[in-house]
Amino acid sequence: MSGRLIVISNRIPMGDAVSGGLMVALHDALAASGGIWIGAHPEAGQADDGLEEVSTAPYQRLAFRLSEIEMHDYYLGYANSVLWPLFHRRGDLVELRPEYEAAYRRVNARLARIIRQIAGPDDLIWVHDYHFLSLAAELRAAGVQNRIGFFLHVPFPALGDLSVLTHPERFADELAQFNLVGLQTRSDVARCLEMFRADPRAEFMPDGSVKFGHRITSVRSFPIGIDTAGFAAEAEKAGPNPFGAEEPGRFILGVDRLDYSKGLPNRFKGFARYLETRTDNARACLLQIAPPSREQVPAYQEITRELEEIAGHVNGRFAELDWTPLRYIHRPIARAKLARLYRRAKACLVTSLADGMNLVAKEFVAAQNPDDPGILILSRFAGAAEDMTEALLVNPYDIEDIAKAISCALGMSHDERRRRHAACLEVVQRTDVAQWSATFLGTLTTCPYPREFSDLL
Ligand code: GDG
Repeated sequence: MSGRLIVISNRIPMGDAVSGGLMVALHDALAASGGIWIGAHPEAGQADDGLEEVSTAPYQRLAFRLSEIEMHDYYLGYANSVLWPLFHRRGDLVELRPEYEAAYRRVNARLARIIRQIAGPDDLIWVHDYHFLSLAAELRAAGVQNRIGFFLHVPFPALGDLSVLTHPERFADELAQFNLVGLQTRSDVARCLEMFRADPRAEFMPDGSVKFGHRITSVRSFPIGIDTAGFAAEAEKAGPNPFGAEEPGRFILGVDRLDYSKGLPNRFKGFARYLETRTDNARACLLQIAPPSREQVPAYQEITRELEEIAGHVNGRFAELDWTPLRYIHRPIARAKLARLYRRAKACLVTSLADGMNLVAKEFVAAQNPDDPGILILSRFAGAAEDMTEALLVNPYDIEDIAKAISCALGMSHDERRRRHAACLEVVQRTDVAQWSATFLGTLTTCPYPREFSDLL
């Protein structure tokens, strides 16, 4: 790569410590090429074309400010009350308001002006996620001709669902301004190509890329992963027992940002059904860690209330004086502690109703002791299920299915646990996060890019 790498994501690490798989992967990619990472400052401020330096070594981290109104209309509004529910098949939760879409366009246009000021002709631009769908279109309008890649962390919507948008026809047009559209799974790619196929403005090139006007865009899957070796090492480290004196015995673990896409109510109900139908009397507990997320959005307040209610019912019905079957923690847990919890768990429950990939599934597998591993119960609707076919796959809408999977995981033979874990671990190792960023950037650097219309003739 001759130029620098410029990464744009909604969140950027603010302090010196860079933690979390995605943050670390982008940090490493930037440190290697010497680049710039641009993201939104977590605190609202003066919304102008300025950037604030958050860190300089070994690459620049720059933050732009959103105004209070933009925080509300762009971030909580269009990004998280229109696009997030739409992309997670919850059209019923979409809140269409003209001021939301206007703020989204304004923020993307402002960011395009900012990037135009700093991008050199050979810099690669890598845009992350649904907060910046129209950024390439704005950059092109501002005259930026650089290679621009886009990675969508969430599921690609079905063609019919896009009609929920006020201007569905803009979606394909804006995506086509990126040279490379990276998606999590092969099914996401199929849905994206279906959208282009249905659009009379799009044509398919012999190599499968899409010609849209005078642009060509490649659509490929790049399943995201974690820092597998690093996470395994963290989980293996002997540390204090995370439970202290309150050891729960056999437990199943759930770890999710509290989000309606993660299927938490059905998970709790599936666990209750397991308790109701189990044939042995051995106790098992469900430990659910669900730190709050997007609390100002009404749909998140509603799911929080619903979960508290179900958790209360389950414990009211099944708890004993010396046993709490459902432990629900609505606060974040430190990462090192989380890694140790994964390793001690007999099973991990991932019941997303829709999920781009689901890194928790990968973290759990990486953290296991391969000689005595726990079992991953994984929703068919998480992107991770496309390759991790040896997990216990469940239909998260079917409570009976979740209950049976819990029973099966807890009673599984040692041999079968080892075989399933080895197969899942192979996937987690093969698709780790360093490989993900290297493959994406390699493809962005080499995908077809005619800069002039005449190149297409
Ligand atoms: C989006 C897509 C896609 C959770 N609770 C705590 C905690 N976590 C960490 C987990 C994991 C991360 O948060 C969650 O990642 P997921 O992938 O499961 O889900 P999203 O946040 O929805 O991420 C998703 C991902 O982007 C990447 O492309 O896989 O589909 O929706 O790393 O461990 N971490 C700590 N304490 C907690 O309490 N420290």
